[in-house]
Amino acid sequence: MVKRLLFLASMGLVFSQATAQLTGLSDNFEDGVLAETWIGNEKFELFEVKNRLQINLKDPSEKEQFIWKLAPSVDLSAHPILDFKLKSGTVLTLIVQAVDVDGKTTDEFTVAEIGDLRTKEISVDFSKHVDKAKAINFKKINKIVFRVKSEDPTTMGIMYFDDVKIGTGGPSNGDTSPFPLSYDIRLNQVGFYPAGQKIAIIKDAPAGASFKIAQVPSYKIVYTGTIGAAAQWEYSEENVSVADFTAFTQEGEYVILIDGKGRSFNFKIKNQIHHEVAKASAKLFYFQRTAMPLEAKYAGIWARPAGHPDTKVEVHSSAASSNRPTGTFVSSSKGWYDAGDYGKYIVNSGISTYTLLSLYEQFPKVYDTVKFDIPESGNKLPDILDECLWNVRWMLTMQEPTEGFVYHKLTAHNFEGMTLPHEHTAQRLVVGKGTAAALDFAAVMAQSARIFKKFNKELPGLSDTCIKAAEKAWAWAVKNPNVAFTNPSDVVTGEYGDGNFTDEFLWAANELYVTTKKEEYTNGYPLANSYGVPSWAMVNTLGLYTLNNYKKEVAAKYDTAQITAKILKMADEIAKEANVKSPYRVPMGTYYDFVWGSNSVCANEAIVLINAYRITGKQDYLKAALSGLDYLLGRNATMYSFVTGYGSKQVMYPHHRPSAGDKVVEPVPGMLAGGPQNTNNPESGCAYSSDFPATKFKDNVCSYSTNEIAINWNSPLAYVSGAIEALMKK
Ligand code: 9MR
Ligand code: 9MR
Repeated sequence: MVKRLLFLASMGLVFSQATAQLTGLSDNFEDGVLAETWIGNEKFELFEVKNRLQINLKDPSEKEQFIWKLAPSVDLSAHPILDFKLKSGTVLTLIVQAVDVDGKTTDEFTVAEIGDLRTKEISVDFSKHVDKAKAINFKKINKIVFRVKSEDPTTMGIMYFDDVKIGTGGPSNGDTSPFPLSYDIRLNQVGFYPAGQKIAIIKDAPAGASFKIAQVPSYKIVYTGTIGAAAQWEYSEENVSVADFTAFTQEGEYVILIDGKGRSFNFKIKNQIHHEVAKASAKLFYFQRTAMPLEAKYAGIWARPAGHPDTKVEVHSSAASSNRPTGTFVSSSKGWYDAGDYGKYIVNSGISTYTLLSLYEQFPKVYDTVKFDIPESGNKLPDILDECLWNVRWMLTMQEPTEGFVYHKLTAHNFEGMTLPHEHTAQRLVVGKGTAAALDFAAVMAQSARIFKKFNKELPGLSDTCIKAAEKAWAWAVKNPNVAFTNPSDVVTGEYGDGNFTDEFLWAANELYVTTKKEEYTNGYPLANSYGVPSWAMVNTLGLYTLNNYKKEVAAKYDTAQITAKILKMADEIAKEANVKSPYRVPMGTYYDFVWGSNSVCANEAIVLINAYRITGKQDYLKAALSGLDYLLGRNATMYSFVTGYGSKQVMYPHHRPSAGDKVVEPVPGMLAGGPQNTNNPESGCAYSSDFPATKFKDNVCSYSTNEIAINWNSPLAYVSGAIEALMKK
C-alpha cells in the first residue's frame, strides 16, 4: 500500500480530494525508475533510459501488447485525451487503445511511423474512436494498450516514448536519477535482513571494480565494496561476480550503483523483510479454493464467484467399485485447484498439504497467531490449519468408503479454457485408483490426525476420522502394492504418474508410526539408503523430516543419529553449492534441478537446509536457505522475481486460469511461477528467447512448462519464507 501511494505520488497524481477519482496521470520518465505500471514482456522490453521510455521491439506479432496501467482507474469522461512524444528508428504502425475496468476497449487508433528518428507529438482523442455498441466506460479507464504492425517479416528495433499524459495529466516530479537501470545487477528485489547475508550477482563486471550502496531517493553513498572474481555459471553461460555487502546492516531503502553499468532495482534492508511474501504465498491457497465464492473482503480485486462445487461428480470406469459403479455420482466438494488448471489431484495434494501442515507442525508458536485474512480468521483455529482443512476435507471424500482405495484425481475429461472457474460446466469425474494416491493420502491423513487431535474441541471426531481413513488406505496399498496410474484414453488432464512406490510406502509408514506407534509401520520400513530432494514423485524425505521432528518418540525404533546424518548429508551438499561452489551462490546446482517446476526444486532444497539448521543451529545452513529465497525473488539469470506481486520485475502473465480470465491487470498475488527448465517446451508457438537451462523461461500465459503455478510449488515457498521469517526474527 505504502509502495503504491509513494509510487503514485512520484508519478504526479492529481487528487482533488483524498478520495476523489483520478482524472489524469502523467509520466516524464525522469525519476530514474521505470514505474511498475509500465508492463512490457519479451516482445516489448521496456526500460527507462536517459529520461525517456525505451521500447525494444523483439518481433512482436500484431496481437502482442505492452501496457500502461492506470492504477486503480482514471476518469477520462471530461478529457479523454492521451498525449505523448514518439520517436522511432523502425518503420511501423503503432496501435493505441484505452481499456475500461470491464475490459471494453476503444477502437484502434493508429499512428504510422516513418522510422526517421524524428520526434512526433501524438494526441489521441479516444472519444473519436468509440464504437457506440461497445459502450466503453470513460469514467473507469484502467489501462492503455499499445501494439505494433509492420510490413517487415520481423520487427526489431527501438521506439521511444516521452512526456506521456492521460486526461488532465498531473505535475511531473522533478526527482531525477542520473543512473540508468542495469539488468546486469541481480538481487533479491524484495530485500535483506539487517543480520542476514546480502549479495548481488553482477554480470560482466569490470575486474576489480567497486560497487556502491546508495540511499533512495537521495542517492547518497553509504557503503562501498569490491566486486569479487568472475566465474561462469554453466546453467546460463554468463560470467558473473559476487558483490557482498553483508557488512552493511543499516535499515533503509537502497540501490547498488556500478560505474559503467548503472543502478540495480531498489531493495530494502529491514527486519521481517519476507513477512509479506510468507503471508501471501500461504494465502495463495485461499485463492485456489474451489466451491466457495472469494469475497472482496478477503480477495480484494481478485474476488470471484464460486467455481466447481463438485457435488455431483461422475465415477469414471477406471475408478469403479461394486459399491460405486461406472456412471454413478458422488460428492467430492472443497479442496484447492491444483495449479493453473482446475483439476484436483491426490498425489500432488499429498506433498502440498504435508508441506503446509509441517510448517505448522514445526513452527506452531509462530503459526498459532499468523492471520491470512481468510473467512475463518475469526475462529479458534490457526489460519494455516483452517486453510489446510479446506483440502483435507476434500481429500477425505476421495476415499472409496467400502474398499478403501483412493481416487487418483478429480477433473473433467479435458483441460478447461482460460476463463474464470464459475464459467465452466464440463462434467467432472473421479478418475483412477493407484498405490501412490492411497499412500500419499494415508501419509497426509496420519499427519492430520495428530495435528488436529490438539483441536478436538473445535473439530470433534476429525482426528479419529483421519487416522481411520489413513489406516484403511494403507491396508489397501499393502494389498495392492504396485498399481501405477496412467491416464485412460478419454481423459487428458494432468497425469501425475509414478511407477516406483518404495518412497511412498516409507513416507506413509513413517507418518503412521509417529501417529499410532504401531509396530507394523516400522517392521520392514527401515530408513532408506538414500534420500532425495522432495518432489510430488519422490517423497521419502518427507517421512525423514517427520521422524526428525519426533526424534524422542521414535528413538525406540530408529537410530536417531542416522536420521540426523541422512538429513545433514543432503544439506551439506546443497549448502556447499550455495555457499561455495555456485557462481550465483544459489542451491540450484545440477542440470536436473532445472526440471518442470524448477523453482520448487530450489524451494525444497531450502527446506532440506532449514531442517539441517533446526538440528545443528549452524548459520551456514540458514545462509544457504536464504540464498534459495534470494534466487526465487530475483537473484537468478532470468532477472524475474518469480513470486507474483513482489519485486520490481515481476511475473505478470502466469499460466493461471483465474488470472488469465479475470479483468484484473495484476495476476493473483503470492504465486510462484514454475521457473526455467532444461528441456524444450512442449507448447507450440511459445518459444523461449534463450537456450540455457537457467534462462529457458517465458513470462507468457502460453508457457505452461515454465510459467504455470502449482500448489506443490507454492507450499515450499510458503514454508521457506515462513520458516526463514521465524528463524531470523529478532
Ligand atoms: O493448461 C494445461 C496446464 O495446466 C498443464 O500443466 C499442461 C500440461 O499438462 O497442459 C495445459 O494444457 C494444454 C494442453 O496440454 C495442450 N493444449 C493447450 C493447453 C493449454 O492451453
Ligand atoms: O509438476 C508436473 C511436472 O512434474 C510434470 O513434468 C508435468 C507434465 O506432466 O506436469 C506437472 O504437473 C501439472 C499437472 O500435470 C496438471 N496441473 C498442472 C501441473 C503443473 O504444471
